[in-house]
Amino acid sequence: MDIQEVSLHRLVMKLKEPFTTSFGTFQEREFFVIEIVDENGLSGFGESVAFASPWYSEETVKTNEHMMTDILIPLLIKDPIAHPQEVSERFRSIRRNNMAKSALEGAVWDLFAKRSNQTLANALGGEKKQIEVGISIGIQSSVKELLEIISNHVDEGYKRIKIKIKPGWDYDVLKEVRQHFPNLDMMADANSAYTLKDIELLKRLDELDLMMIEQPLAHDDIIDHAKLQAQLSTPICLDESIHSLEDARKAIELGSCKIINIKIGRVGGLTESLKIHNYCLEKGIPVWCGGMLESGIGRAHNIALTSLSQFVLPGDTASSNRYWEKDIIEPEVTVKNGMITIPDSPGIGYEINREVLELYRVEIKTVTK
Ligand code: OSB
Ligand code: MG
Repeated sequence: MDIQEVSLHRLVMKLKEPFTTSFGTFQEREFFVIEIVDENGLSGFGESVAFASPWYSEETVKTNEHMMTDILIPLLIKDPIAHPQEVSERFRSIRRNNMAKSALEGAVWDLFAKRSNQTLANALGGEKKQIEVGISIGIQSSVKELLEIISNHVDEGYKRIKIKIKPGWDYDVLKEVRQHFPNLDMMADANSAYTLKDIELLKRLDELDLMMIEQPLAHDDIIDHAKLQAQLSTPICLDESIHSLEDARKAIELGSCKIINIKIGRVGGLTESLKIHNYCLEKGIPVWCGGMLESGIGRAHNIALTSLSQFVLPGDTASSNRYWEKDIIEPEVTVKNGMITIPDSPGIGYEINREVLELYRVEIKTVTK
């Protein structure tokens, strides 16, 4: 693969509904679609998942742009690439900036799969034909609204419901949800909103039969999470704290979590995601695929990754129409009875809808070899 051209399409897509987490509210999604073109004129697509503000992690749309254009793209196009696994090797000397690395690596994986006429899922070694999905529900202004939203998504067939929590919107809210839905597969995501000072409250969550509690403590912590896990029967799932296979190994060794949320962007790409997946398979740690309010391109990468066997828990990759009036892929991602069928055309398996992409595009930058 000799990459001739890399384009960064900067898009702004308005969310159908604002999405509120413990750290802030998203009204829209600004991100890059990465398009790489090889010597035969074939394109591969990736998506950068950093947000406009550094709330979830330190990366932003602008730091991604700088890292990609000034540092990573020159390394990527310098020499031909035989296999996408070489990309993370090539980026190894650059510290962190995982979402910028992952956006480019994702485009290379798509292109590689297309060139070898296989689905991205196959190229990754995935065997599932269908995947189970759940849905993540933001903080609402009343419990009544939350219950209505949950009820609609349960009717749509989603396999588990994730409820965002923060201090003041936690135990009482979850308890009401549990009373209304006694058999619901439900979990909570705190996005780092608590500390060990809240341990009494966190221990009470054990009453509610949650599948797990996601990232209750600091975004950069694995020590306090281990102390907390020792006192909770509810499994802790780590999201923000895990950036690599090494992070996963240390968290598992310490007992900081019993489940891992793999986000391709957060860990620096599909190659590192595979390594974490394989390690968790060996250790018997369940994994699932998290979401970053992606457009269809990022969603397609998540779907392909979830085809691997240790993704034993439903992920956050909900249908396109849960987020967007119109997605940038054809067909859009649809969920039936809580399942997504893995597409069978080569690469990410969805076509890019150029017309819609251009509608959302606010800027394009192209680097040529
Ligand atoms: O913590 O998983 C998270 C959205 C934005 C930032 C962080 C998170 C989330 C979600 C929604 O939970 C995931 C999605 O629906 O794409
Ligand atoms: Mg999370």
